[in-house]
Amino acid sequence: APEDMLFSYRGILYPLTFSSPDTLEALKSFEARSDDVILVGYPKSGTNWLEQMVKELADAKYTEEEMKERINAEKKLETFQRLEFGDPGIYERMKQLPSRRIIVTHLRPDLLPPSIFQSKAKILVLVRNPKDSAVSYYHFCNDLPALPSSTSWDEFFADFMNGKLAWGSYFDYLVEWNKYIDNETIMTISYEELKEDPIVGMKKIASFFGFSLCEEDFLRIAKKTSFKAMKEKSNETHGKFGDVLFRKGVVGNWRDLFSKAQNEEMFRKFQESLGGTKMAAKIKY
Ligand code: PPS
Repeated sequence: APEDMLFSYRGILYPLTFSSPDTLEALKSFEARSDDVILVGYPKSGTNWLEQMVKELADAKYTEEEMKERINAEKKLETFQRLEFGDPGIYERMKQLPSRRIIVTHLRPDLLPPSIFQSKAKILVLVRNPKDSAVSYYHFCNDLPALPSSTSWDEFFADFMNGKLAWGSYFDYLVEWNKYIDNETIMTISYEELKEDPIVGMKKIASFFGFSLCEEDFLRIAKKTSFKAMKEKSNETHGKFGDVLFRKGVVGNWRDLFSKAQNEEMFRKFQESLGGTKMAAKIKY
């Protein structure tokens, strides 16, 4: 049952397989560093893709010696794929990671530890058209045992609209991040613009974080992080599970599942929540 798989923390649901109320409580003690690279994205907005891109962009800056040191430190720590994952001790262990740490989260800003904002660490917020995010999330919930599946798309759509799913409402998430959109340490980038021109997108990201790379680096990284390349790599390591993480990788897949009424309902909700905001302008709706 869904209630066995999710827990509620400050009114928002999270998966028990990955996190716990104690972990989210311990997160308050997380000490951000000014050179941390923080990547934020609601589930299914392309977080893994962005993470891979940024890791490659950052790696191009490291010497081989530094790279080895980084990889070893991460191994010792065990996985911390998302800031909100793991046991409550994870934040103490994360202190052992050498700079720059690349930290990924699906959390809203009001759930993040204050030190992230106080430290002046740069935060890259990834957004995606909520319609495509919803369709992607629907398939993910049905394919991933750790998340409750829906009996139908219509049921999932209702939960997505009401925020009755892991990590809560995408609309509230966007409203919360919109409050920070003028912050000089924050940049927003969309899934759609990364799809349209990954090189231009990566150049924006590199200049935001202060990574200097040459033209060849960008071309090489664009190839390495293409949907096809990432899916193939993932299938090598995860077998069929690769297909769950790398499903379609396109813009506009919402058309497969949305009814006309659902399309109108979500548009209304989007307008009510975000109409006229800078965040709305960032989203290719
Ligand atoms: S997760 O599990 O919440 O962290 O998912 P997340 O990584 O945020 O989002 C998954 C969607 O991103 C697509 N994806 C990509 N698109 C384009 N290029 C690349 N390289 C890429 N990698 C992942 C992935 O296929 C999911 O979207 P859908 O629409 O389901 O295909």
